Amino acid sequence: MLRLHGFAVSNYYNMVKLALLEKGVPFESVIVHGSQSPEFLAISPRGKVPVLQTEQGYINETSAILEYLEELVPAHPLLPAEPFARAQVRALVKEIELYIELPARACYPQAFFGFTLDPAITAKAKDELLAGFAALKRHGRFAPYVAGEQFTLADLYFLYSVDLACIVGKKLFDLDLLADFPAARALFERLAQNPHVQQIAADKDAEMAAFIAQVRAGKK
Ligand SMILES: N[C@@H](CCC(=O)N[C@@H](CS)C(=O)NCC(=O)O)C(=O)O
Repeated sequence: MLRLHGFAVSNYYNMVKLALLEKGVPFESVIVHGSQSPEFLAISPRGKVPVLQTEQGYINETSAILEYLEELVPAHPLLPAEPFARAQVRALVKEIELYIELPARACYPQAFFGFTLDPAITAKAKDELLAGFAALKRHGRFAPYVAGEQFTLADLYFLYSVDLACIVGKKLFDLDLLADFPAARALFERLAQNPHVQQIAADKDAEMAAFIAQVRAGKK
């Protein structure tokens, strides 16, 4: 059976978890945080979660795991069948990750863990986030899903990256990044009705306080 290594507060872990649940693939969870220990680096070269354990070995990097699952289990596809439409989904995934997830992530220490960042870092992140949201507004179809009628990999990245970026926008810059983006707000509401999304949110909420306390105490 596949084993998913990671923890319930990790947004990348939750992308893979939702893909597995949506596809109906049985899996076991192995609770682990990212680390630079030799044991963990042996299965995840950069020390990050998630990692998927298969009979053949380990797969790291969320996008590689998601593409692997798509090929392994074609049922309940998370990519469209048609090549042009698939390319659009992949472009949206990359845009959300590079231009929203990563600048937001640079601000997590201040937004979630009580650290103070160099203002040059937060100023750069703010500019990048504004450009990233503008790009998503231009490219996303939200009809009703990010890439169109089908729930795809782009929705996984949207759900678990854009929400955190919005918290960063509010906490650090007093910005509502979805203020003039009603289609995105509507999609969040739709996705929140999904029972798998609700299960993942409950698992995350259960672990959140302990995780934040752990990071703040510098124990992670
Ligand atoms: N590029 C990686 C990023 C994964 C990532 O950033 N994971 C975080 C948790 S959400 C992590 O493991 N951080 C631990 C660390 O950096 O030490 C992917 O796509 O899987």
